[in-house]
Amino acid sequence: MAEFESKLKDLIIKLHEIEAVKFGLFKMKSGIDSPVYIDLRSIISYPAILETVAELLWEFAIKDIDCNQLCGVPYAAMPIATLISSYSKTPMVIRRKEAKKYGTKKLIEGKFSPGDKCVIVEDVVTSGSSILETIMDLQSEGLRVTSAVVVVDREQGGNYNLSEKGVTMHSLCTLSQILQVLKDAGRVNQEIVDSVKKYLAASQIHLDSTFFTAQPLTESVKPSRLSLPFSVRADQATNPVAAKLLKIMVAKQSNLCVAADVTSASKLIALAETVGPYVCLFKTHIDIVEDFSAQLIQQLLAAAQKHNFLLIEDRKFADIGHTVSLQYSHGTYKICSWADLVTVHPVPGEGVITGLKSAVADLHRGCFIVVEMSSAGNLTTPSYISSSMEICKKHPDFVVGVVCQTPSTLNNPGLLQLTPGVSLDCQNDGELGQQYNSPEDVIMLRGADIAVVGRGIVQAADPVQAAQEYRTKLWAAYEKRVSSLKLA
Ligand code: 5IU
Repeated sequence: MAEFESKLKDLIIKLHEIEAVKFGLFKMKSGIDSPVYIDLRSIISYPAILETVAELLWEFAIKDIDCNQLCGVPYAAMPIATLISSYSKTPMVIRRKEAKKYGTKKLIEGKFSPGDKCVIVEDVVTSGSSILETIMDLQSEGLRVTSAVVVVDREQGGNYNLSEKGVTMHSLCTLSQILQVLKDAGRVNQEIVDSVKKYLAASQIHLDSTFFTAQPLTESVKPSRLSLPFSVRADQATNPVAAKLLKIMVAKQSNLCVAADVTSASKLIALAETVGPYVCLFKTHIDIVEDFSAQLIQQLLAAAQKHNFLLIEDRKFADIGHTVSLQYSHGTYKICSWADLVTVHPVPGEGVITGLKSAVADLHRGCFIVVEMSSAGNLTTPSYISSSMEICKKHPDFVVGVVCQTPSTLNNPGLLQLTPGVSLDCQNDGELGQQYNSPEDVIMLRGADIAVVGRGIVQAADPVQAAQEYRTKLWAAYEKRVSSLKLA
């Protein structure tokens, strides 16, 4: 993963050097002036860059997607798709922009059978309309398309528009990530970053149901999760625990979850009592407490009530439905009797959720589905993430949100993104595998609604002061995100 990220950073810098990404003032097709111009057509003149783009797209997403055809959106993405096809020995098809007026009148060139699974390859996504047009043609010939893999997401609504049509988009990088990398490398200044963010906020595009006519986003269209304030999202939650959590976040101005990885009851309670006023969620691993007792639970519940936070047991259930229902309600910990929320691995399939639900018929409980982990080398792939999201959609009454690391995973404003791997000094923990991001990045770039901080607080010289600092920084980042993405 670290190697992938460093390759991606190098690529972004090269794209800027060859002026495939430019800043200035550019007239767009829509007539609007844009402070950023991205055109990857020129990469065919730089074979090494073209090769890297193809290699990264393959490694990042396509290799994990169940498909037997590739299709590059004409024209810029066609050479990219060709390289991936040759490298991976996956056949490709070409969509003609206009069907031939003579001969066979084929819309799609290449050999394929109805039912073949095709992945779309695209260079830059703005509204997603070119991808959707390509998909329409492919579908009219019997091909099945559920995923699009793109190099750059301009973050102007493409991801939302595609997901509305049941297409999962995987982007190598977003425009915000490009800005961050170039800013870190000293290639662009804050003024440019601000002007692009402002432009993005004002130029969201929503496609109407016929796909083809791009219209400015109006109030009647649901804006994305990332741009809405928590107060508004509380009304859109389908799970009472999610609504309660969002209200606590607003009331306490806190999107901080502390990971209380301590091994004694006294330390756990001391932490709940001292950092409690600054957190919205208190995350436990109850099985690491050596002197667990029913009294500890009573004390935790009292602290949660006193300081107005919810309890999440990070149990990561991952067994068949029958077993998890017993693990949730029985045994030493009787988790469902006290934890408002739990975490769940979707690897067993939907039964894991139905099993948990069956244990808590009358209780107000919910779960976060772990769709992606923070640790180096973790095995969560794009196709795993998109299948997990399908499970998530099927249980709006019990699923409160997802644990993940990427902003495009979750659109629904009624659900929450919980993201661990947060630290002010961003020092990873070596062979133990944790990978950290700063509070600002985790909210602004990774799309977290709530950030999980463990050792950054628990092992700080002064945990209370650390909790206050994380809370202030995380909340400021959330406010910045909402105001910078606010729809014009
Ligand atoms: N945690 C992760 N990464 C994950 C998931 C959970 O770190 O992907 I899912 C847990 C593990 C630990 C906390 O309890 O979040 C992070 O603690 P530190 O901030 O000390 O790394």
